[in-house]
Amino acid sequence: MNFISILEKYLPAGVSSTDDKDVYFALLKAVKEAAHDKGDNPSSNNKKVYYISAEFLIGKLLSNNLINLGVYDEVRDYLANNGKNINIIEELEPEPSLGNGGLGRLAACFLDSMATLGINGDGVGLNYHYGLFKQVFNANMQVETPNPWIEPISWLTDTGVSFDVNFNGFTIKSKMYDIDVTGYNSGTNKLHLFDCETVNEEIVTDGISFDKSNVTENMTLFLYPDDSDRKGHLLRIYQQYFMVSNAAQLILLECEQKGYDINNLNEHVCIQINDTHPSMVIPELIRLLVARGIDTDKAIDIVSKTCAYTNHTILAEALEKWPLEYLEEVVPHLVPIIKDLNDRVVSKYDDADLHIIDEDARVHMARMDMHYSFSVNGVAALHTSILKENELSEFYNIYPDKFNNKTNGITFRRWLLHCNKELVAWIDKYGAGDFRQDAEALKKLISLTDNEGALKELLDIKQTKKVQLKQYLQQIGKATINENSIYDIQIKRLHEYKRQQMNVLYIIYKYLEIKAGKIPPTPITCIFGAKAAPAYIIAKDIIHVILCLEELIANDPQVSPHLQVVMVENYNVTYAEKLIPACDISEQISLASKEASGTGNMKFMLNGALTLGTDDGANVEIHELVGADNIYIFGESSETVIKMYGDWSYKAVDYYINDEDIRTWINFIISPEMMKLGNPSLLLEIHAELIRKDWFMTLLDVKEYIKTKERMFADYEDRMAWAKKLVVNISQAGYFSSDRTIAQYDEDIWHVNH
Ligand code: 26V
Repeated sequence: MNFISILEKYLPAGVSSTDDKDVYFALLKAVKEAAHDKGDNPSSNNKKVYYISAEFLIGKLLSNNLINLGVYDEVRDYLANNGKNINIIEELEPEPSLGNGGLGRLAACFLDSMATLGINGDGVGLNYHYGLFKQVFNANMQVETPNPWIEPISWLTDTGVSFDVNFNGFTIKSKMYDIDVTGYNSGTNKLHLFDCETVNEEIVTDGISFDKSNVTENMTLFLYPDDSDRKGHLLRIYQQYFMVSNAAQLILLECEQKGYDINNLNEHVCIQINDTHPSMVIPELIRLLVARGIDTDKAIDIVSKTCAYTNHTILAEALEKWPLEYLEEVVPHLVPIIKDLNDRVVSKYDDADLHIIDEDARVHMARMDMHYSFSVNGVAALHTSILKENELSEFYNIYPDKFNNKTNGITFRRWLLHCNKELVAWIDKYGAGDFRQDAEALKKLISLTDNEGALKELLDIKQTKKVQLKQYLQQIGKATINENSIYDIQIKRLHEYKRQQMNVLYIIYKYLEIKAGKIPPTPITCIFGAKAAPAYIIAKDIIHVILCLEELIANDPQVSPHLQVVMVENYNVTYAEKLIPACDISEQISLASKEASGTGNMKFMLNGALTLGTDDGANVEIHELVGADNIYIFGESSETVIKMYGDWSYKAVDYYINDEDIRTWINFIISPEMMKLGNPSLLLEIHAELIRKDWFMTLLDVKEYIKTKERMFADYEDRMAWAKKLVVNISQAGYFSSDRTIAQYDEDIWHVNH
C-alpha cells in the first residue's frame, strides 16, 4: 500500500496550497481507506469477542492510526517537505470525551491491542454527541459545558445498520456508526457506536441542562448525565438498555449472516461486560433467544456460557443497584426475566447477599453478572484478591473457578511511540527497539544503570519534555511554569478515595514552610488535572480549594518562585499525552484497597517518572517489579484499612484534635486569605468534611505522605541516582503492555485466537 498516493487523491489542489484543516480531513479520509484496505482481522476459530462498554475514551485518532498503519514517519516527512507541520495538524482534531477516566481509557487501549494481536473483536458503545462534558473554570470553580466533537467529516462511518429498540410503549430506531480500529502491523477491527435518529442537540440549554425525561431526543447527548435524581437514573437505564439491546441484536445478526447455529452461540461469541453498565445484555439476550424459539433453560445456559464480567471497583456506591420499579418503568419486558433469574438463585441459596433482588426490591447488577457469566475478573492482583476474600467472597465461595485476575495494561503505541518520540529514539539507540513486538524487551535497558552517558541523555530527554510542556501551557495562556522545577503531577478523575485533598494538605504544609523561610533546594510545580462528576459536591469543593491555592500562591512573590500550583482545564487524553512524558513525580495516593488498578501509574512509569504511592491497585505490582529502592511507597496497608472500616475505628476528628500540624493545615483552608479568594461556604464545607467524616481517611496517611514526599525531593537532588531509578522503572514497564493483558484475556476467557 502506498499511503501517500491514497492521500494525494484527497488533496486535489496539492498539500502546500490546502489549508491545515483540509489537510487533516484528507488525512482522515486516507486513513479510513487504508484501514479498509488492510482488511478485518479474520476469525480463525469462527469466534469473535464483543467488548461492550458505556465508555471508550479513545483520544485523538489521527497520529495513533498513522503509527498503527506504519506510515507516521513517511507522512510527517511528506508534510514537512511541503511546508506543513504534522504537530499543528494533529492539534486541529477535536477530542471525543466518551469516557470518565480509567475504565474508558482501558477499553480504548484494549481495542488497540485486540486489533494488534489479530483478535477478531469489536467494541460496542454509544455515540454521545457531547461526550462527558467540557470543563471550564470560572471564579475558581468547575463549570460544565457541552463537548461537541462530531464534525461533518469525522472518524465515524454511517453503516446504514439500524435496529428497533423497544421501551415501555414506544420504539427508538438506532443508527450504527463505526470507527475503524487499526492494529499495529495487523488488520482492522471496529468500534460500533450506536446513536438514534431522533436525538436533538437543540434541547441542551444553559451549560449541560436538558429535559431528562425527553428520551427520544436526549438518549445519546451525554455520557452519564447528572444522576442525582430519579429522572437522571431513569435516563441511565434508558441509555444502558439502548446500548445492550443494539449490541445483542447486532451479535445475533452477525451470527445469522455467518450461518452459525445460535444454539452454540458460546462457540462463536464471547461478550465481555465492562463493569455493570452493560449488564442488562444478559436478560436481553435471553429474551431474544427465547423469541427465536429456544426454551428458557437452554437460553439461560447459552447466555451464561457466552458472557464474561469485569469488575472495576469495590466502591459500594459505584456498584449499580437499580430499583425494580425503575426497570418496570423503562424495560418492563426484562423484568420477568430478571425475576426468573433471581428465583433460580433464591431456590438454591438462602444467603440474601447472593440474591439478585434484595429486600428493598433493588436489582444488584453485579450479582446478576456473577451468577450468569462464566468468568468474573478483577483488574489487578490486589483488587482480585480483595474481591475474592472480602467484597465478593460469598460469590467466590460458590464459584471459585469463575474468578480470575487480569492486571490492566496500556497500549505502548499511544503511551510511548506517539507521546514520547525522544524516549523511543533513546530506547532504540540502546538496543531495546524490539519492544514494539515484545514489550518485555525493555528489560534490556537495565544494563544502562551503569552507563553514565545514557543516564545523562535520559535526564536530557526529561528536560526536553518539561520544556515542551512549559511551552504548551504558555501558548494556550494557562500558566508559565519553571522548567527547572520538579514536576509533581496528579491527573485522574476527582474522587475522595484518590485523595487529591491529601496533596492539597501537602501544598499547604509546603506553603507555610516557605513562608517560614525554609526554601526547597529545587522549586516544585504541583500539577493537577481532574474532572468532577457534576453532582459530586465534595469533589467540586476540592477543585475549588486547588484553584484558590493556585491563585493565592501565584500572587505571593515570597512563595511563587519556589512553589507553584497549576490545575489544567478540561484534562483529557490529549493533555495526558503532554503531561505524562514531562513528569518527575507520579502521584498515586489512593486509600489502600480502594483503587482497583490505576493505569496512569503505568503510563508514568513507562515515561520515566517515579511513583509516590500507596500499596494499592497496580502500584503493588509496580512495587514488586522495580523493588523498594525505585518507588516511594507510604501509608497504611489495605488489610489495616479494611479492618478499620470493619470496626469503625477511624475518627478524623481525633487527628484534628490531637495533632497540631494537621489542625493548622486543615484550618488554613478557611484562613482569611483563602476565604477572600474563594467561596466561603464551599471552603467551610470541605473543611467540615475533613474533620467530621473524611470517609477515605486522608488524615490517617497525611503525615507519612508528607515525609515520603520530602524524602523524594531530597533524592531528586542526586541526579545520577535518580536517573538510575528511572531506568529501572522503564525497563520493568513491559509487563504493563495491554498486549500482555489482552493475550491473557484471550487465553483464559475469550479463546478467539487461542
Ligand atoms: C464510578 C462512579 C460513578 C458514580 C459516582 C461514584 C463512582 C465512583 C467510582 C466509579 C468508578 C467506575 C469504575 C471505574 O472507572 N473504575 C476504574 O477502572 C480502571 C480500569 O480498570 C481502574 O484502573 C481504576 O482503578 C478504577 O477506578
